Amino acid sequence: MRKPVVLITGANGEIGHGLIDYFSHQTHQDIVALDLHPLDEQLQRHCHASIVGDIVDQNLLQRLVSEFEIHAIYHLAALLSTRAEYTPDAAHAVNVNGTLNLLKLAHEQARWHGNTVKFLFPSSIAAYGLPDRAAKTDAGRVTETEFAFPRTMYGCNKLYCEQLGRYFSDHFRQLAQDPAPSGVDFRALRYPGLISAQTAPSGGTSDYAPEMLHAAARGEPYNCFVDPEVVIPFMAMPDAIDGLVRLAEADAGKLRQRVYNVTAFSPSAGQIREEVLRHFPDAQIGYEVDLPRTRIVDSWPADVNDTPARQDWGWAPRYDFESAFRDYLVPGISRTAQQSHG
Ligand code: NAD
Ligand code: AKB
Repeated sequence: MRKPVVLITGANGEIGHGLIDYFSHQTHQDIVALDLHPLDEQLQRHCHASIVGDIVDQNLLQRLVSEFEIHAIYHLAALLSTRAEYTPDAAHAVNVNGTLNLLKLAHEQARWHGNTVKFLFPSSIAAYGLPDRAAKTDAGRVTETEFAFPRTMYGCNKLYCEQLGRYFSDHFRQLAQDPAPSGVDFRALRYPGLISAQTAPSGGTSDYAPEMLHAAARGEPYNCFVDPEVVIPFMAMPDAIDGLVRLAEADAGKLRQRVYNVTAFSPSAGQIREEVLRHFPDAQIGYEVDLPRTRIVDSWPADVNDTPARQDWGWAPRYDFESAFRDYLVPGISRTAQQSHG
């Protein structure tokens, strides 16, 4: 008998850390973690198995299904926006071909065990593309269907994978003699920039906010790569995890969309700097503006409309800008620093 499991790809990343930690407290699901890099030791004990491998490797995925029966997939593995701009071919291979491999695997698994496979996909505000800062100010809170003209390889990959997921769930094999549902239940969140107290990001373009904070907590100087007026939405990691899990648990009949915006707060880079300084008054935070990276951030909306998520599955972030710093980020970072020194 193969073991019924939940598969998490990209499990050793920032969201993977939060999600595995959440599952370890809340549920009794057997988790199989997959990542290019070995899973951190403290996470391994919460997983049934942890596999080091590449989602582009079809042989690895076939070996996986010979051992496990997969009932849900949290597909987190990706190359993020800045990294993807430097290596667009690799980004396309991982972000698109890797996602296609996993959608096919979800379909095969559903056919095999006869149950729907939920496929949770973290999309991004990078799926949007606004021409410049003025247009972004005029646009206000954008809905899921507006400004879908991404300006990065990563954003193009995310937008296309949202469509692939919709295709697999709703239109798969539509010309077959015997059309049957694929068995894939694709659900996506368009996340804003995420900020975690436990992990520091790498390879993204919203990284200036978490980088400012983590550098301050380590007592290291930091130069922010966007100017103080830049605004995009952000969210504290526990809310990101809560959103993903709530969407996964939502009654399918209540979901009117497959892709939902979610957001929590939209501070400018200057306001983030001030908030970091309020908690770490000795921090040295300057600006060394990188114009191409700033243009990428300026192509992302300043705010998104997340009313459908609130209405359909009860999305409601716990943390606003001030409480995220006061109640989660600052105490969490201090605890993490103490643990690593102790
Ligand atoms: P991360 O970079 O911390 O983690 C990604 C993980 O994927 C890494 O551990 C990496 O080793 C793994 N990975 C990369 N290529 C792989 C491959 N070919 N095979 C197997 N594993 C591979 O990123 P994260 O912040 O945890 O993001 C997770 C997901 O959420 C990504 O899809 C990302 O696009 C999305 N997302 C993140 C944010 C954010 O601000 N963190 C915002 C929007 C969307
Ligand atoms: C990135 O900057 O690439 C990510 C994202 C907003 O998707 N953090």
